[in-house]
Amino acid sequence: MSEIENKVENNYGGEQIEVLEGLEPVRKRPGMYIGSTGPSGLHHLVYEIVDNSIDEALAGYCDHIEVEILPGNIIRVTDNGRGIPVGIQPKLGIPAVTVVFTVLHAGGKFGGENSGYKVSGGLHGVGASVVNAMSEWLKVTVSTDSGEYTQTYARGVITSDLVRTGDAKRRGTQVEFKADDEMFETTVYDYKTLEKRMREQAFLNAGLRITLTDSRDPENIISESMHYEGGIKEYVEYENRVVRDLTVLHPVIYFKTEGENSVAEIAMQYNESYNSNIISFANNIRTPEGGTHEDGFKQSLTMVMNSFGREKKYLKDSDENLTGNDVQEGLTAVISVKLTEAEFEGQTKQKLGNPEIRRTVSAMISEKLRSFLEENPGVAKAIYEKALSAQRAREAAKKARDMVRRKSALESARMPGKLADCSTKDPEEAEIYIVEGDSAGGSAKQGRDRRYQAILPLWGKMLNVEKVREDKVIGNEKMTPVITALGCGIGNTLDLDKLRYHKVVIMADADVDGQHIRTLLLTFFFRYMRPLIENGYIYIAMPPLYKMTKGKQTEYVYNDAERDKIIARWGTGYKIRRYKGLGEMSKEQLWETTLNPENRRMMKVTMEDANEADKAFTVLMGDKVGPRREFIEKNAKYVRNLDV
Ligand code: TSJ
Repeated sequence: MSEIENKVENNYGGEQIEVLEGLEPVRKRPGMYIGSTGPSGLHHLVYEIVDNSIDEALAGYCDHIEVEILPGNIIRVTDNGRGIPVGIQPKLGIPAVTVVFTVLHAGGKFGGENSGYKVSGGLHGVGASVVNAMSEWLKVTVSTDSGEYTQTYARGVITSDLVRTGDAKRRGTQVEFKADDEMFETTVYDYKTLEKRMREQAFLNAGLRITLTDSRDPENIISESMHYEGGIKEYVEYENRVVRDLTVLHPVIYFKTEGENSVAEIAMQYNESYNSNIISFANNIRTPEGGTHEDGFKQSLTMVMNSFGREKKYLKDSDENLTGNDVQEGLTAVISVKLTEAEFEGQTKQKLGNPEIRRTVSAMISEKLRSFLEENPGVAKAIYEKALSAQRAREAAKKARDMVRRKSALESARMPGKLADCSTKDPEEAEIYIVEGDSAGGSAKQGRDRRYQAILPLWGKMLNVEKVREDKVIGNEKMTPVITALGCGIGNTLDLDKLRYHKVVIMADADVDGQHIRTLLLTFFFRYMRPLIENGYIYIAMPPLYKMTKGKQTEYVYNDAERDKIIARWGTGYKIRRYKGLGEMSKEQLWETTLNPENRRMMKVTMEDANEADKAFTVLMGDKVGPRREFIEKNAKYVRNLDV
């Protein structure tokens, strides 16, 4: 960092090119700074800018943020805060706002030091220079009592000095930018993706209003204002009732505690479903892999439920203790902690590591949940009924599992009849494709490289995992072959050392039916074989939509935008073929497009994807048809929206 700053310091004064050099690393290695150059990286640009306005709101100076997607996929973010300071920064001798946009701050969110986010009074402007570097152009307007000021940039280079353009009509900061299509695979924003993030931030910052507007189509302008005085309490309510349309068992329970260097908040509510939905955040950043805050919560929840339950005789002397799973069944909870030095761990930095916060959250739950249950016996009764029924189901499931195990021991783990296994026995090089449909399964069996690729076609009626518990799932004809073929068992007794393939590839068409099957399988893995996802063994095959040929050139194309790019490049005289489904491809085509490691595209499934699928599934399989149809339409794209 100091090297870059020195460069700016030593060379500024007409030689803007040196400032550009300061941002060059971003354009050279964008992945380091925004994660990827796919759709997820593109949307990150917006988050980086909006985060700065949220910091201003956290500092107490701003209560409204407007985010607009303008025609041409231009983004405009406006807040009513104090305005980025325009005074000359003594160290560099240039306006502070110029520093914000042209000096690369150390690290960046993806890797390196300082990747955490500091609560209030922290690192303002982090990320703004990265967005600037990745934008074809960017314009900032600052409005303060001293007037309105504007500066423009192109790909990180200053194109006009900061000038006073007049008196200010309002107070605040506005940033407009156009993502550079030389840098991104696509520069088209997805409204739903931005909506999800903005809503989440509105929930996490109670009282803040975020308005999101999409005016790309002048005939159809969409605008939503998100403002929740109830904060994460309303978040839990929204997850249960709006997203998943579930019946809840009691009003939302909410606790908050403020420590010396931290704040912890939790909102929780049980519903009638069998799933647990715990969403956690540290400094407003999602922690999909949990961490100390989540562990502290789970640990104390189980302890309180057992000790209070024994005391009040909800649990009889002869009853076993409730497990974590028992007390988390049907639970929706949002945990939000804020701490001065958040440490993110794990491969993808999605897990909170700070040890002290475990005790903070755990102590809060031990004290406050106990007295809540004491004071609300009606709610306590409903929660214990739920947990006790989960306990009974778990005991039944264990019996069923033991039975399956005994049976498979007798049959010496016979593989399913439909499995076309590979010859290698080394899990590290072995792959299994789980294929929906017999015709695609047939071509895949013929087209594969049988040395290391196994094919398992699925057949039979899809089961509804939402309405049945583990005891029923295990015996299901559709899932049994998957469990048997993978060889590692399921649930608590899963043994990764026994997993027979280190690439488990879900292969289904790009249409709504395929989407349905992907959702089902992901949900199944999420609920019963979670370590497979956590260890990165689950993949989704991405079959192409089109094959394009011109003369001797052939291109497999995965979406309409790519197709249009190639048409623009090739002009006329090309041939295009649309694949309706995997079943339509010959064995050679299937090998070339979807099986051959040289050409194929696969998406590695993350915990976040699987969690999404799990939620989609709840709605997909629920009783109510209305929201289900809407949800399918809303989410039909989510797998395709992810980066490959
Ligand atoms: F960083 C950025 F450029 F991306 C950006 C910053 C984008 C947007 C849309 C807003 C902001 C921003 C920054 N909004 N509000 C602020 N506030 C400050 O930078 C600020 C203002 C005053 C003082 C002060 O101490 O007086 C301190 C700061 C950090």
